[in-house]
Amino acid sequence: MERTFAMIKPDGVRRNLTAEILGRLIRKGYRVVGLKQMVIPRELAEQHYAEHKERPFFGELVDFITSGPVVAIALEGENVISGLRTLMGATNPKDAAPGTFRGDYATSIGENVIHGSANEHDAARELGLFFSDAELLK
Ligand code: DAT
Repeated sequence: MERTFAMIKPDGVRRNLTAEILGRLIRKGYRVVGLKQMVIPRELAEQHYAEHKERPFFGELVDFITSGPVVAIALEGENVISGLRTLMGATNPKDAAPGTFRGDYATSIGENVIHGSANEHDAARELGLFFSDAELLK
């Protein structure tokens, strides 16, 4: 059993995709073990995306992710880390398969509806950034 960090980005919340995305994740069989809607403080956004600090789009990325409420989700299930990435689709919506969240809903490479941890190391790091132990189901 694995845990991962998913986040409905501000464009997803703004476009009323929260119920659709949560519904699909739950129907897939994943268990929501932590859930909160929040506006991400700038410092947390910079920590979350620290690996992109030197990239030219970093400022834009932090501006976007702090531009409105997000839904932070701790998700549990068998192979959920790669399973969530499959459901998300490719980063660039031009490459994202139909039926994936990004293939169906993303409007640009920056505004791509959903985040999901890339691997086990990032999942643990990101769950720790967004949730305290007390906020997660056992
Ligand atoms: P993913 O979100 O698929 O894990 P990533 O970790 O490479 O992709 O990048 C994180 C986010 O940064 C991505 O969801 C959108 C933004 N991003 C990535 N590449 C970009 C680019 N070339 N221009 C603008 N934003 C970009």
